[in-house]
Amino acid sequence: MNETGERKRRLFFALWPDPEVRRRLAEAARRWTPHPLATPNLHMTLVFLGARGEEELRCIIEAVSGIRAEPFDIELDYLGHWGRAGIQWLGSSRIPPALNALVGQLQQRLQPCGYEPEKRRFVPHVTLARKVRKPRIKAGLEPIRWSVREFVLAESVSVEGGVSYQVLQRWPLGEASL
Ligand code: 2AM
Repeated sequence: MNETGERKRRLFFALWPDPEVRRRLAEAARRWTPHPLATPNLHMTLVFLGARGEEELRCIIEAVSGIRAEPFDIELDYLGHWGRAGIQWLGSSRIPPALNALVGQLQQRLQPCGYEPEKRRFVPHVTLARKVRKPRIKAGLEPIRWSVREFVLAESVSVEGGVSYQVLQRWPLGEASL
């Protein structure tokens, strides 16, 4: 809630794995990390929006509904780790240009809704686990092939013992997403 009593939702745009890709991500998470994230929570964040009210949510949905972006395939074949937060992640040694183009469009179109693009470069990744203190970095893993045909707006909801992510809306790639 904010000072006017409005409920704010913690929002982000993401790629949402289909069941087979999710199964393989969960397998990788179990293989490479001691305490993997819950399987239903595995995803790739495109843009993190943070806490937003209903008015902003309307703006966000309208802003991205005009996006025209190409479908693409991505191969996840790289295990990375980021320091302080101990994030163990899965990424790709070859980032599809269409993925960068999608993120660029999102960042641009969301600015009138109060979104400020992050200064740091976008590194596409699926977080497998957090607070991992023994980093593992490996290139050339057997790739997990992911055919990306849509992007989603998701909400992070606090639940007992952690968070749960709920998909609010989906937009197809490669056709008019109105
Ligand atoms: P992650 O993909 O690196 O784990 C929902 O919380 C999603 O938004 C998570 O996937 C998380 O990143 C991302 N996220 C959470 N807080 C963030 C922040 N302050 N900046 C950027 N991304 C964030």
